[in-house]
Amino acid sequence: QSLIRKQLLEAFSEAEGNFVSGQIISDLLGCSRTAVWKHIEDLRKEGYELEAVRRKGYRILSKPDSISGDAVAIGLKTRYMGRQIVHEQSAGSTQKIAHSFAAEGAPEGTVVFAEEQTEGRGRMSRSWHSPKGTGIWMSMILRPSIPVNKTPQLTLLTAVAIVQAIEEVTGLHPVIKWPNDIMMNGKKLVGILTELQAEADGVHSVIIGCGINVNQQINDFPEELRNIATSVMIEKKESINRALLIQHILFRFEELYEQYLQHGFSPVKLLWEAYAISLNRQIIARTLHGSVKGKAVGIDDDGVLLVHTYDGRIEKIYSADIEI
Ligand code: BT5
Repeated sequence: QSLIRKQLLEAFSEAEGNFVSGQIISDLLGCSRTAVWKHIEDLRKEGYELEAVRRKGYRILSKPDSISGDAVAIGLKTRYMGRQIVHEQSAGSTQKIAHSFAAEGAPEGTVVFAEEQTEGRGRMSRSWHSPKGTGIWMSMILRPSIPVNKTPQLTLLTAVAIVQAIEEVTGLHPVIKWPNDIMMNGKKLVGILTELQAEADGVHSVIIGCGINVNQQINDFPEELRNIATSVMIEKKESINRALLIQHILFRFEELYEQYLQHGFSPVKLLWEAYAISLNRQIIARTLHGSVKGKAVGIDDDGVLLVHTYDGRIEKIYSADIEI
């Protein structure tokens, strides 16, 4: 039954929005025209919007806004990113789940999603608000052979991939604020959290958590976030299919990650700089050891932020919150 469903969805995906005739479907699935109709009705019940036209057949007008494994898998153009999907209705944190899967040997590219997180986390044990069914709360498992000090580069790489995907799907132009924020009109749209499992022999796995505000309305945010957070829906004024956005993110990520593994950080660095807002501006970097004021002049080859201070030195900032 589920195989038939999968074949049917794949046929629609290959048709790319065009009609697939009832005859082709019944040949493909080896079932009667009446059975085809029944499968179509089942898809409708799951939230697919389908059009049926005599002598032309059926076509998909829209997919349900669900990030169930199928909705992400059908039409996904990657080789390994998202080929293994773990989908939870409710999770404490997808980071935690991804860590345990990684420790058990999950392959590179495994992605964990949750419709809701009850203990979503940011950096330095801050929390990440992750209400049900509205955002993309996902963690990706990677296994790059790179030294521990290069892993912050992957945060920057992820930010570029997400910006590119949002641009493709929505036409919006978000910007990156070093190191891990994607912003729109001065408000935070996306947060990224990179965590490691490493031993003396090097990196075992990198878990990249992405929190993407997609279909929240302003009232879905708690009071304290309303002035500092935004969503794709608020900016674009229409809702976005999350599964489609995920597919674009995974595709762009895989493309950049392959470039990165083959050619190093410089191609990513160029793109990152093109999307960054914090460069060539006066900033205050608040680190655990105090604040650094000055002009952000760039990032170095490790992805470290370089700040030209008022007394003429260049300070390297490894981790901080940036105020512009
Ligand atoms: C981050 O931390 O921006 C990283 C967020 C990573 C979240 C993802 S969701 C999937 C995966 N599973 C997890 O448990 N986490 C990852 P940081 O730079 O520390 O920013 C945290 C701060 O952002 C908070 O202190 C709030 O001020 C603000 N914030 C919290 N929720 C937000 C939201 N939904 N949208 C915008 N800002 C938010």
